Amino acid sequence: MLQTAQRTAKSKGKKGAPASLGEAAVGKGAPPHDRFLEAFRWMLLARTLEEKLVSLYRGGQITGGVYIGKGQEAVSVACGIFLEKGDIFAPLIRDQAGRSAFGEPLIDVTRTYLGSRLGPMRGRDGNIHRGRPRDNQLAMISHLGAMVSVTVGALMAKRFRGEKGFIGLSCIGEGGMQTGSFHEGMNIAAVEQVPLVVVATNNHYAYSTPNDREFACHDLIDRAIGYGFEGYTVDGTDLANCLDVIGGAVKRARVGRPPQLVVASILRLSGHGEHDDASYVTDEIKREPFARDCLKVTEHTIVDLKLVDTETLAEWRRDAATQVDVAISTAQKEAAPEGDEEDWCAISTRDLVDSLE
Ligand SMILES: Cc1ncc(C[n+]2csc(CCOP(=O)(O)OP(=O)(O)O)c2C)c(N)n1
Ligand SMILES: [Mg+2]
Repeated sequence: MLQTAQRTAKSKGKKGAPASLGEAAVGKGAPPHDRFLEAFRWMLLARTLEEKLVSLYRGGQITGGVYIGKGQEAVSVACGIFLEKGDIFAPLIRDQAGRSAFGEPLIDVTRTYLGSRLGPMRGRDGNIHRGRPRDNQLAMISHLGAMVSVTVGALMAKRFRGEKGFIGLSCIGEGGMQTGSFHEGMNIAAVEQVPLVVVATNNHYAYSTPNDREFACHDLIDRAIGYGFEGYTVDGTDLANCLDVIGGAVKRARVGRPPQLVVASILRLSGHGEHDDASYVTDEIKREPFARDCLKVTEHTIVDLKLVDTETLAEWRRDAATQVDVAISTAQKEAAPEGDEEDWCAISTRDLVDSLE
């Protein structure tokens, strides 16, 4: 029997440092989750990259929109970090941290934003709709809600091929949750009992529309039981909580439990896109606990618990900045697409899509 929607307990405080960071990087304290520091570095990389993209956009060097995930990095990184090769990831516009943690090279991002013909979308696509379907990173469809059904379809295809042990994770905003497509996707996921995790981030606005004009239910997680999902809530400003709850949902989906819905609460700390000054965001909401900046909260935790020393933190910042600079300067030197010479394959380069032969 399917469970009712559940609310989570606070982060359990797992011990141990990520092996990949090495002894030298680790200070005296124990991280509140064993992937905490690794996750922080993906968050830092995403924030550094997006701040740079914003300044390029303001300098007129990026064509099209720039949409960033400021404030959403803790939720997003937890979406990407637990996925394994063979899993399906359907990120949305605020998921740079998750994309990077799942394996998207920075150069894919900068080539797409800067219109290089060597990018995965050959410089022809609007920045955030990039993907590598062959590597299971789905290219997002703009129509909100549609990616849930696309992910369900990808999971069913794997099932038909006899693959085992895979899961899919699809991201959505609270605005996207109100579309017909979302409901259809959730319904068929539960009917087919596919190994799916849906992570919904309630950042309290859909463009300029606040929560009270988006939905009338008491709590979005209460919908989980109606869909036939197991449901969990998470504080999206608390990285350890995000890792515990989303990591737990990934594990449950992998062992065959019903589809999982996680609803995270945060505040969008940017405009909808960089063309939007977000002047409609009230001062009152900016004082809410969910309005905290997850990156700053995580940095404070690192310092308070003495997880690494300040020199290491500074080195991580420099490393992120260097990686971003290299990816940008590389893409800036590359040629733009030539319309007459293009192979107008709809998705991207032909060697990135599944071959039907
Ligand atoms: C079906 C559909 N309607 C409208 C839009 C235009 N649109 C793009 S993003 C957006 C707001 C999305 O809000 P939310 O789902 O809360 O995500 P957030 O931007 O807050 O991360 C809208 C209305 C769209 N892409 N698809
Ligand atoms: Mg929203």
